[in-house]
Amino acid sequence: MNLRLAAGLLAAALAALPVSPAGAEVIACSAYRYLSGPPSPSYPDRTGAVLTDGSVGSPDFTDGSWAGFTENPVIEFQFDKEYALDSVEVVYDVAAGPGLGAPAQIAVFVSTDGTHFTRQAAAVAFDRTEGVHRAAIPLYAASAGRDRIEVTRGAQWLFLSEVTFRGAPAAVPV
Ligand SMILES: [Ca+2]
Repeated sequence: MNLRLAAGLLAAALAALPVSPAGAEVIACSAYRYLSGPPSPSYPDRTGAVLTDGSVGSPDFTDGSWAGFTENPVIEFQFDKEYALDSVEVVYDVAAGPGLGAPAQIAVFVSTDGTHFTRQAAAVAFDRTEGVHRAAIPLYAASAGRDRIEVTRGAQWLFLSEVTFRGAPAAVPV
């Protein structure tokens, strides 16, 4: 195998590493609310839609695109219909100077009736290096019309900028 071919194969392999499988689209989140652990009044969710407005913002946690937490937030997301969820991606900021840390754990719960929630996934491995990070948690095609995420902070401030669900509309029962 010559080098050019090897490089071409490597590029093809890298290009074939999608964030989500083919067909998984970004799910429109019609609303969300903090069931507990809302943002600090010092760094509030200024629009009530900071987490789903599509804006990740800069590493500057004061740029208005971040919500800052000193408690462990439980956030419930409402979708416009039922989906088979592929993944949820959470954007957080790590900055050692001002004391912003990575989550310690994110647990994900799904519901089809809006009342009963089932624990679907939990992630504990997060990039703790300086900067803005995207943590994608696989949800294995779980059906849901609502979703809750429970974020356990580390010892530091938790700053979140965006939560993105991907999936496909659930099959209509026949
Ligand atoms: Ca945002």
